[in-house]
Amino acid sequence: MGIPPRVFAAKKKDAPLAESSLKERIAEQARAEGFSACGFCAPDAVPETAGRLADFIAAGRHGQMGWMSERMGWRGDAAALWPEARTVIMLAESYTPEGDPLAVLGQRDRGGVSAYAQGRDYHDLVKKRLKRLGRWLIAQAEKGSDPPEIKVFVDTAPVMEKPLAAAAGLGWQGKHTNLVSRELGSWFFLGSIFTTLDLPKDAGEADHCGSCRACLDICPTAAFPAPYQLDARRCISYLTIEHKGPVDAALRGLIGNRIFGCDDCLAVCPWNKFARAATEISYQARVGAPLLAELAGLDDAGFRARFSGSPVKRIGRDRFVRNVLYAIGNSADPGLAPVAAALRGEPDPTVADAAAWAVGRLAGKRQSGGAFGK
Ligand code: B12
Ligand code: SF4
Ligand code: SF4
Repeated sequence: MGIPPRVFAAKKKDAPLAESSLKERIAEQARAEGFSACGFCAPDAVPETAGRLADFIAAGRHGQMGWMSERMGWRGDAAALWPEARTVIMLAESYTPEGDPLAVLGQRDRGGVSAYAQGRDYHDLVKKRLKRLGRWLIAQAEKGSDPPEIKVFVDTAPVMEKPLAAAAGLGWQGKHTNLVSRELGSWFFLGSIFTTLDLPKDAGEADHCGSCRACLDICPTAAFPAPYQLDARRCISYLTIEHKGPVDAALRGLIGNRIFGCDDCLAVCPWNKFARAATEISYQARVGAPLLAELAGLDDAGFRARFSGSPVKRIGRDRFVRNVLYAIGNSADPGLAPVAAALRGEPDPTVADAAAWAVGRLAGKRQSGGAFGK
């Protein structure tokens, strides 16, 4: 099945002809590059973001992600980031998993790696596509005229991609705060091309969450203080990927066997029934659901080799093994106690602490009787 036409439809009818047709050609080229949706907005389309970001930071909800509080003037205001930019082209890249990403949660001897990290690192893939599309756009400039300037961003720049994507009509920020699309569901990455070209803008997408609160209710750590707001300090994605050092003991038990990221709030969204499995082969599951015992035995070289080209590699062996040990502690499987015990003497104090915690938790389960296998 092809991409639904609405995803790529140019929505504004009253735009000047030349600009309109360039816009349509950009959307067509984006599709040819493999993007699933494309929309256009002004850099200053969402004036509320600066205040909302400031509230998030003031409440400390970014935890150890100190880079979020740096360059806030740019992050909260895309127009300040590059004042010459006239249009932001927002792009969505689908990574819809084939199976049920939550099935692994019932396999306690295995580790859950979230769907977005099952294949190759999206940062590299999306950026390459954005750059190719950007080069194509520059080449479209009429002979003799100044070529447009562009800058491409995916994830790591001080840009708030979700509100911009909502303003560009790609979807709306659901109550779990991620972008949801009527055509793509929740499983897609975002990237942007800022350009000095003044292209016609799209209408923003309306909120279609209605009275649903499935994502809020499923969250294992109660990380949503309110709909549309996340406290990253409680989010398993943050705890397993971004947080350095020991995780608060009260939260470790709630992480279950999730060892890299978390998909729960995305997976329950009813809009996913419209999402088609990703066609990009690079996002297909390579990591799967590996055995915890095997992962706990990885040394630095083994970890690097196993997760080469994957987003998992970014957190390094020690943080990864910390996560594996929390999952072992939560496994209620006495057979894994010696695996954890063997890591109690690790040089990294966080890994050693996680190993001791896992051993203690498994022993506690044994003493309190009969929790194994549940
Ligand atoms: C920091 C970050 C994280 C942090 C914090 C997440 C967060 N929600 O802030 C952590 C590590 C927890 C995280 C986790 C995940 N992330 Co992340 N993350 C980012 C990053 C780098 C910045 C996000 C940001 O600016 N947060 C700051 C807060 C203040 O902004 P916000 O989330 O938009 O919050 C808004 C609401 O609070 C809102 N608000 C407040 N009140 C109200 C009221 C109403 C009515 C409304 C509408 C809004 C609203 O205002 C804020 C501003 O818009 C972006 C990439 C980027 N550069 O944008 C990726 C990004 C958001 N992450 C992404 C992904 C895939 C994930 C995970 C699914 C990965 C995983 N499976 O583990 C999880 C999802 C967890 C979740 N429920 O959010 C994708 C999301 C794609 C999409 N479809 O939306 C992005 C866009 C990366 C990318 N380039 O594709 N992430
Ligand atoms: S990713 Fe997991 S822990 Fe984070 S908000 Fe969603 S359900 Fe909660
Ligand atoms: S699960 Fe429900 S509330 Fe959450 S984003 Fe999807 S539609 Fe909105």
